[in-house]
Amino acid sequence: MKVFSGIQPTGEPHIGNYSGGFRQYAATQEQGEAYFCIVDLHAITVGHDPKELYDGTLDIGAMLFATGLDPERSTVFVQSHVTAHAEAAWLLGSVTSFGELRRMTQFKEKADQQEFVSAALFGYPTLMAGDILLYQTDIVPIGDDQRQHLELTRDVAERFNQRFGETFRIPDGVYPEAGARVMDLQEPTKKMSKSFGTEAGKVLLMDDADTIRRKVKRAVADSGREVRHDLDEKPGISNLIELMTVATGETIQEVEARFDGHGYGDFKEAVGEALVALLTPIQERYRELRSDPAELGRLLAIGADKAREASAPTLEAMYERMGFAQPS
Ligand code: AQP
Repeated sequence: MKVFSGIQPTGEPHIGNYSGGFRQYAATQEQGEAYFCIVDLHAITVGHDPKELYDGTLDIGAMLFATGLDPERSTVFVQSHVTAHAEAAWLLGSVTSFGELRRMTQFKEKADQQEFVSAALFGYPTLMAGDILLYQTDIVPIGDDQRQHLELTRDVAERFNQRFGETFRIPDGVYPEAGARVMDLQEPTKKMSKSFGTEAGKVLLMDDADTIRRKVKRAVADSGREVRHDLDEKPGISNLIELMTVATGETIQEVEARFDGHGYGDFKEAVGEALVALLTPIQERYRELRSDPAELGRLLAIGADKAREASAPTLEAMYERMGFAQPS
């Protein structure tokens, strides 16, 4: 079983990224040959600051190991260190239609936020398709916001296979049962996001304990008193219930049963404490890893070597089947 997922080294990671990303990576690495990529080429699809990109790459590297990736077991690497990704994106661009890319919700949402809409933002999904397909991936652990991009990846892979012969395995997305779409604490009908919403709406993985408690306490609740999961009637409380499942590993039903008869105040306090308990040891490991950039660089260089070797045969097959003359 081959596993692949990517995470952008931009902005400060939040509990949504943990739920749909980091925690799933640590769990799926047990299932087979796993590749986790810091997708720095994706980070330049919207205006970026070079120093922030540089620092963010090391920050995310440290966070991947701090949240449980084992460098012996998983291949953790930086996308731009493996040039096959940029090459595969260009080749796959020829089997991806303008109409498909134009329909991508994330493109429309992000384009609305930019004064300068780059061609790179438009082509983002072909880069992501290449990331995944280069490794003959079986499963892709992601959050719900990436569902549409994964569907496009499957369509592009099928089209390439039909046109040029069987080349890619068709990957499946893996989404968490609860917490696949963590919502903004202040606007619980919108996804928690690095680029949208206010600071108060997201729990950052590096927030200190008091900040976490305060943000959860001030999270928008719903009318009524019952701690019950109901996305239509109670989006705010449902979101907090899902955050509790992320922090403790309980099911939604177990959380509901535990807080049966309790008010929102008690419940919010408990969610805050559970998140503090989850994040405090992660933050300690993160600080330790981040204070040693040379060691981090060494681990990422080992990952890049392994990723280059693993992706090379697929890239070679793509060139060959598409008719590019190869040096003999
Ligand atoms: N709110 C979320 N709930 C669950 N999973 C989420 N992910 C992102 N937001 C949520 C998942 O996190 C992983 C890494 O995503 P990414 O590299 O696409 O992260 P990003 O785009 O930098 O972070 P955001 O917050 O999603 O930023 P915006 O909204 O600015 O693009 C992925 O598995 C993703 O599904």
